[in-house]
Amino acid sequence: MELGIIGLPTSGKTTLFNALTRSKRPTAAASTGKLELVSGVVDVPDPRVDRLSEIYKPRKTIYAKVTYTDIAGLDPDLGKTGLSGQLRNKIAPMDAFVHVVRAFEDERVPHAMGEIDPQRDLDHLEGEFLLADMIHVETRIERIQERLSKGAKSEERQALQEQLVLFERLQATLGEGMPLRDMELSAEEQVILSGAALLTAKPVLVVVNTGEETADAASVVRFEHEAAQVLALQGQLEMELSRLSEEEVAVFMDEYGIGELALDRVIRASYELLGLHSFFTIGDDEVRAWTLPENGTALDAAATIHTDLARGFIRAEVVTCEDLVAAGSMAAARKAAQVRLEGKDYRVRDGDIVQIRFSV
Ligand SMILES: Nc1nc2c(ncn2[C@@H]2O[C@H](COP(=O)(O)OP(=O)(O)O)[C@@H](O)[C@H]2O)c(=O)[nH]1
Ligand SMILES: [Mg+2]
Repeated sequence: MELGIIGLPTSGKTTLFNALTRSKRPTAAASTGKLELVSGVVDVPDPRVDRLSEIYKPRKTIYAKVTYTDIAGLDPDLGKTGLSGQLRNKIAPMDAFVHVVRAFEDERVPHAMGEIDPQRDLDHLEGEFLLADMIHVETRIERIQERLSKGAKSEERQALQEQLVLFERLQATLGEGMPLRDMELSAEEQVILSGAALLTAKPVLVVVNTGEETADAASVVRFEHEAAQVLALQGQLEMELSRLSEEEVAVFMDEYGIGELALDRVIRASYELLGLHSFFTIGDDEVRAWTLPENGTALDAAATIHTDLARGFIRAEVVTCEDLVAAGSMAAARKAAQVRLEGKDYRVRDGDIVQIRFSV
């Protein structure tokens, strides 16, 4: 799962990327304008994994992971011609976006549009994405109509007609200035749409960079949409914290009464926005979090761990993480009748501990 970090130049994208991935990429007071994508993989912090790890003391503890990609060079295109096709193609495969919006004032870091105005910046880039989708949808409609007029065969006609209905609905939505993520779509429509890689259909986490001040995100920007969340953080500070040792961070958090680092909130919110669930496997060798889509089944869980487990699937032994932690061990949880046997269609819940019984 990959999230693209977008935003106008000098909003703090690279600063946030550095904080998330503990990288040391150069940040800059002015954009070079060069189109460049750089990715890093990040552990999803999860107190449940920490608890399980305390119980089992395994050799390895493995967290769920997400990938963040810093996208530089959105700007020269935006000024003149809108989003270029090249840039669109590069960002279209992302699963979601983290949209960094600048709220901090710093005269050493001039803003390309003059005044600091987070709402303007947010609306501006969102507007560009809307426009890019509009162009994309229009092209698709033209192509579908062309195929239809060339006398497509009857089964193909049916599929094309369905696509045409959907894309005309998308066009109408975009025409009203509404992002596609706000639309209600059927499961079939979602399948068609997922292949089309439209930018405003993707979930967005808006991150307001408040610089040296703190602020409630909702008091800085409005972004009321489906599949969207807004939160605020202090970009520079988070980057500096990410470079300290765990002990140093603990001291800092204690001193300022901070319960959770903003960075961890960003990662958790990303995970939620992507509609992902975590399930766990446990043992003396390894405690591990795995990722499944929200509607994933026990069979999907088996396949995620290893194809052999899916091939030879018999049953899944399932216990909630909460019950296992309370019981203290798998044996104790079994004794308390908290371990269930589930079939392959069982919908795995977030926080389930899963053991696959299989034979190949
Ligand atoms: N004062 C201040 N400057 C910041 C903060 N976050 C980023 N910057 C500065 O803003 C400039 C642009 O940051 P950068 O991360 O490169 O932004 P990008 O263009 O969106 O990748 C750099 O000079 C950063 O040092 C912050 O929280 N406070
Ligand atoms: Mg940058």
